[in-house]
Amino acid sequence: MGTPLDFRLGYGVFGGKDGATPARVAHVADSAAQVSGHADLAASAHGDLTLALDGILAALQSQARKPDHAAWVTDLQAKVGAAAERDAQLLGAEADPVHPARIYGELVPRLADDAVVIGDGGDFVSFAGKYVEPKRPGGWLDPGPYGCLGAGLGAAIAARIARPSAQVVLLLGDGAAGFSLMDVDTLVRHDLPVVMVMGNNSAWGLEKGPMQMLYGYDVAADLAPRTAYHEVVRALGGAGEVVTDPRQIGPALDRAFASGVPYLVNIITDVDAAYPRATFGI
Ligand SMILES: Cc1ncc(C[n+]2csc(CCOP(=O)(O)OP(=O)(O)O)c2C)c(N)n1
Ligand SMILES: [Mg+2]
Repeated sequence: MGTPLDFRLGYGVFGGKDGATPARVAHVADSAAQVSGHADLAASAHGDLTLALDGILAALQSQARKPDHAAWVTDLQAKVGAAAERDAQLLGAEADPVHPARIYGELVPRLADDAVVIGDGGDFVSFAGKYVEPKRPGGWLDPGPYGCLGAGLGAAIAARIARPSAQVVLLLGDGAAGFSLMDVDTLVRHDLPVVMVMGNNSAWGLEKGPMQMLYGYDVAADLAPRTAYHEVVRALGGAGEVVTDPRQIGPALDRAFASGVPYLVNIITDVDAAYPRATFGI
């Protein structure tokens, strides 16, 4: 529902391993153009998603013979609970260098309901996709199915103007920052405070990791270690700091939110803490 059936969802094929029949897929999107054209759909609908969900619920409730999902729901809840326990360990990781998940362990409790969180990066943003649960529509922006790096600063400028009183947080990989960090100049000139949180693993991690997994080696995926991107933001008229100790992430985020200026928290992270992915979208 409301999500394109692209590489992040196996292009709309679910199950079907070892000769099993794949699941039947019904795709519900908020406009006709968003309904998948490539997936083999058992059904589809488009329009207001809240109306669609309300309609599905009403249709279920009006059925004389309701399917009994109780055992399945209990099983799913147990799995969610176990996953949350595993996540809790990573979200509180004391590892040095910092594990990227720890950044979200510190950031998520500091997010207000109306926060707009923007992702621009590779693995660092994949971790965010797992841990950041937007509370309101429009609370999460990323470059979408094509994943074009560099879109984050533009989105942050727009979000800050559209939601003047909301927290606006831009999550930046160090690789992504190479595409458009200069747009901090625009934030400064137009007095648009945005909190930028960088997972700085001195690499194009989402290139390096998959290359290693597929080929056993990587090329042209390393960036210079510990680059002082926060100094770039300072030079442009904003503020920022570098963080290497996991216990300093929270206080640094508090300073960033309190600063009232474009502020980059440049967190040096572990390049070996790659996002655990099973597919690469290729
Ligand atoms: C414009 C553009 N060029 C190249 C890519 C391919 N690409 C996807 S992720 C990535 C590396 C991102 O590195 P970084 O932002 O540091 O995130 P990390 O994976 O290290 O957390 C690259 C080059 C892209 N998505 N967009
Ligand atoms: Mg990186």
